[in-house]
Amino acid sequence: MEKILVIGSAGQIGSELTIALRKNYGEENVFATDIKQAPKDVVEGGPFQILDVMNEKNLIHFVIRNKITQVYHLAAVLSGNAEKLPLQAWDINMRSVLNVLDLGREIGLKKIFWPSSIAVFGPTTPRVNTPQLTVMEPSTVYGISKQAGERWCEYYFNKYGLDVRSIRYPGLISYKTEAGGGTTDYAVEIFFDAVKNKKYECFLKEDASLPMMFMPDAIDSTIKLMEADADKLTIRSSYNLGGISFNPAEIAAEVKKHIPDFQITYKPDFRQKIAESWPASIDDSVARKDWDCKYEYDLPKMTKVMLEEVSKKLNK
Ligand code: AKB
Repeated sequence: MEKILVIGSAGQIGSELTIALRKNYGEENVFATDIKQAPKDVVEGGPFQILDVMNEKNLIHFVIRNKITQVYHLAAVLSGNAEKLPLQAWDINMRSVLNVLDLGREIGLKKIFWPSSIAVFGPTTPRVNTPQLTVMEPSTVYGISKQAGERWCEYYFNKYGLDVRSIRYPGLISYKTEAGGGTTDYAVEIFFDAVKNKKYECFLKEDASLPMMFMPDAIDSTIKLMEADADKLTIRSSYNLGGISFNPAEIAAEVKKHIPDFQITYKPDFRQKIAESWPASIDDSVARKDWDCKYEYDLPKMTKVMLEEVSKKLNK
């Protein structure tokens, strides 16, 4: 029986991945943890505990006590927040992934998932249809930590045979949790502000195109990668995942189809420079070949669902 630990189950990915994993593996077999209280459906839907992934001793005791076989480590400081506290963000992002990798080696975890990001690419990376293997000179603390994390994942696979798998997520859009300090989070905020106030002040320029994905597609892709036959996987750093590419003007136009008097204004801040250093679109042909990644939501379909669900969440 698989016993799965989700680290970061209060976060944007973790809160939804926990629910999906519980559906697949049984509620009592998916242990949700975070350093803060998780959403109600995570806390009440199966085992939940406050746990700090930076506390190596407590982490290993939890894993041994609960006979954990797989770990999804989703806790990290995202791009915007990491620029405000560079060394603390580096320490959290790196020490936490090394704690999990070395724990996996030491006790023989069956599988580990760790999220990388489009942030591993930098201003010298080809921006359109960015390849799986290319120039990577990230210029943000978050991107540097994700690039280093990818190198460590591949090291632990090659040196110890640890089955660690990873996806370079594009910007993720969801309605269950509020935005978490990322550069792509304008694409989450816009929906909440559109429903609340019919207007949004965007911190990126109108033409700042970025790769994005609706959370249900990201969750499906994550589980598909983790359940893929290990022999079929040719990438042990992290897989490109493309999704849908759009810019603030394009998503605003889609919102206006549902809320005709919605108004967007633009006031770029420090995150504009981060966005300009990232790809506009991603080539995920290797993920398609190795584990048949595919997604269901395009911009119109995602916008419709997001507005419906955010309206319900805000009782509008
Ligand atoms: C961020 O914007 O920092 C994240 C990411 C793209 O990894 N959402």
